[in-house]
Amino acid sequence: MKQNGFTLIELVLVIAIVALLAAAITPVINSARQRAIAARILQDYETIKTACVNFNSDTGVYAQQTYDCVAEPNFCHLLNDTGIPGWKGPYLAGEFSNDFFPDIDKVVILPWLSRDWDLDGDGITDKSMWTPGNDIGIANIPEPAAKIINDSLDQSIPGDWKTTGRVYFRPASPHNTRTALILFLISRR
Ligand SMILES: [Ca+2]
Ligand SMILES: [Ca+2]
Repeated sequence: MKQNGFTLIELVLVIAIVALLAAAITPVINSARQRAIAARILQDYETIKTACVNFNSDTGVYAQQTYDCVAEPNFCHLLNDTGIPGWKGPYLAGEFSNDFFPDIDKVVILPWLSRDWDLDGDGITDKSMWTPGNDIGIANIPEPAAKIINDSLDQSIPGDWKTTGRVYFRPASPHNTRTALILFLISRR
């Protein structure tokens, strides 16, 4: 008499096939997620960059987050009239956060360069630390997404993609709980 339902061997086969399909599809899903993260960050970057450039054009200084805006420091100068001559903002509709990792540091704007930059990848520093000019740092970007962003903004820059061009990538360190930090450069070249 034919047995109803699955036999043990059939069940094992089904589980094995499902596991194989899952293994095959997981990298595809991960890759799509990394591309989505990169696309969103690139979009936010362009918006923040435009705001910083417009602020600088109006005021002649570089925007920063914390100066004279203790209560609401994020994107302070881009959102609030703090008495800087020439200010015609707000330059952004609101604050930006790192939507993919909201529990970690938000997006940070610095009014100086936070490291030495080798913009053309020839091994020689082109802009030094503390040169005026906005850096935008976005914390906790996974390395694959950071690489996609790099390939978009630093297409033809030779050398190590993590240390040359306009996109830098810094993995987590014992002194930095962020898993990744990417820096964008806005300055006069
Ligand atoms: Ca250089
Ligand atoms: Ca790079």
